[in-house]
Amino acid sequence: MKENKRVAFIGVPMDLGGGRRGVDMGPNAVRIAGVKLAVERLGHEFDDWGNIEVHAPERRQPVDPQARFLDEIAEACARLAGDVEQCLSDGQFPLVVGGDHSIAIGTVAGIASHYHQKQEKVGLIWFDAHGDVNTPETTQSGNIHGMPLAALLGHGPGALTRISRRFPAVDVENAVLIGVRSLDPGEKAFIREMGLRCFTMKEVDQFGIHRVMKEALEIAGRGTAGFHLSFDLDGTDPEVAPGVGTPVPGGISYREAHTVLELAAETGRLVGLEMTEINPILDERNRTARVTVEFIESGLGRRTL
Ligand SMILES: [Mn+2]
Repeated sequence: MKENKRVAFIGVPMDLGGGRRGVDMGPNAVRIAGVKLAVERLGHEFDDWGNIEVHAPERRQPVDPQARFLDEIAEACARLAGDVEQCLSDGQFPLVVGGDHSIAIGTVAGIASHYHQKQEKVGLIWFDAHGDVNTPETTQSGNIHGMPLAALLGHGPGALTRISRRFPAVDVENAVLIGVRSLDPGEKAFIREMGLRCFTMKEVDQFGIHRVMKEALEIAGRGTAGFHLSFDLDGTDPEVAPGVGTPVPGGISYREAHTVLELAAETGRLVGLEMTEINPILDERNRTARVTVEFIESGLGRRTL
């Protein structure tokens, strides 16, 4: 049985959360790679909401070296949260494309607010090479794209943790990391102390992606209205997606990544999908945006048979 969605494409040209320029072109690269046609071919409606307004780093100065561009990122994320909430109350499915991974603070805040109003909560699957659980206290770079998961679990500056009407936006027992192979010392401590389930590449190799996803879906699904999948393209191997800001070798394969998205889609409980860190400047002829469109298709229910 196939469920037809009204997909709302929200572009977030966010380039303030990372250290290297270029990810602000991600949303348009994905449009150019044919996302509209691909989504429509699956029988869904495609509604392009355009891009969220984000300040360009050239015209701003970071105030706090431990949380660079905090005010600007918080402002854009609040705007994004509002749009995501609006699209959910209109009965649409948010497909958010970035932009650096700090945008997830806005996306998940919007989803959490929407369900909180109905006295429900949501789960979160975080696909990433990194942990993204730094705070201004533990960060080595001051880049906020290394902090969004911590913020959504209630840790970090109030400007980021309080965008959602629910605090924390997501409970740690409903959050899970997949694909991790690079953690800062502070992040290792955070994951241990919080009891956050983290499937590193070692576990993906050991158990296989199918079993990892089965457990991840259980965690994200337990007692929730559904779950959001926040997909950082750097979670896949750089051979699959070379155009990302912070590539780390030894990642999830092309086929494994499709399995993650296919299994998420099969549950019928995916409430939002987000693709981040697509960097056309570092890419090879828009290859990373094209593979992003393929992953989106799997996440929206594409099947071989
Ligand atoms: Mn990330």
